[in-house]
Amino acid sequence: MHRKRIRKGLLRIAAACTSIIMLCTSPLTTEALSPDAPFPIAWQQSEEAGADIQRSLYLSEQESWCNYPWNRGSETGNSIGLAGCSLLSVINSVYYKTGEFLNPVILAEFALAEGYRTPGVDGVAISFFSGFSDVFGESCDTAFLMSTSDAERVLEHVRSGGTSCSNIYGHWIAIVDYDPENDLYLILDSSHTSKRSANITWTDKENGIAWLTPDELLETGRSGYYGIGERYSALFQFEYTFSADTGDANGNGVVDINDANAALTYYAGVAAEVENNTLHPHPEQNAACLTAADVNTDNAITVEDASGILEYYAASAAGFTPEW
Ligand SMILES: [Ca+2]
Ligand SMILES: [Ca+2]
Repeated sequence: MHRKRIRKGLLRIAAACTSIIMLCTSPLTTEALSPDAPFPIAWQQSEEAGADIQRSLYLSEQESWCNYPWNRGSETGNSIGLAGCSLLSVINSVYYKTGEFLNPVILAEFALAEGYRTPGVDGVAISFFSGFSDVFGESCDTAFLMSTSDAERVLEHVRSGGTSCSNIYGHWIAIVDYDPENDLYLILDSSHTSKRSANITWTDKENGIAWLTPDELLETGRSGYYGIGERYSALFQFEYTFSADTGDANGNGVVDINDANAALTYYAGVAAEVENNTLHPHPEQNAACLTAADVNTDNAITVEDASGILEYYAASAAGFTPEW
């Protein structure tokens, strides 16, 4: 009886936390990412490149960003779709490494408000990348490391697990991974319909995915090609490492009240038949989180699991070593 009352109390706390967390959730990110989204993916910047198709398929609650006005000074008619490649290079880096989708409109507004979008400069002023990190970095486990025009340094950074937002001639791309077996680098290109795209071999052109050789990337930047040599790159590093042991419903490596909240929210989502109801925005990692959240292993995520996670957390916090 006593135990039942504690359980009830804990659930009430969890329900309260759910409301609080939902109120505090940053508008920078969207949670309704379809588990069917391909991975990797380079989110596209314009309608022509298929941004709205990707969005309607995989980001059902996200507003369209393509035509969002993004003018410099007295300019008119410019938009994220036409000029937002710098923003998308950050968004694609963060999504690849953490599964967090950053809202392009919020980043565009931030760049305008903070003066990173200035007449005479294509895209953003280079200080945007560190400015982004200062304001949003912590919430998405992302940190600006340095800027460089040394292309060898950029590739070394990618080999060590970081990403680069790199300026190529007239465009920004993200370089996010390295394949040591084939000595190739994964680029995410937010505008796969540009003319230059005829000059490389694609893995998944529609979704902006290509693995390039070091020679292709190291060449001095020139029109129509993907060389980053003697151009500007912003290097980012990531705190995020995914793990999802039992109870760790959100996959961040610790079992705490947020996991109980995640399990409850998921349970409520199932009951309400919410579309794209997921525990983790990263399609491959969502499955691991679903297993981790089902702490009583009955193949369903319910209030019982949330309650079990809370009990486990409460016992750990009290200095015990609980078992599942
Ligand atoms: Ca967790
Ligand atoms: Ca269960």
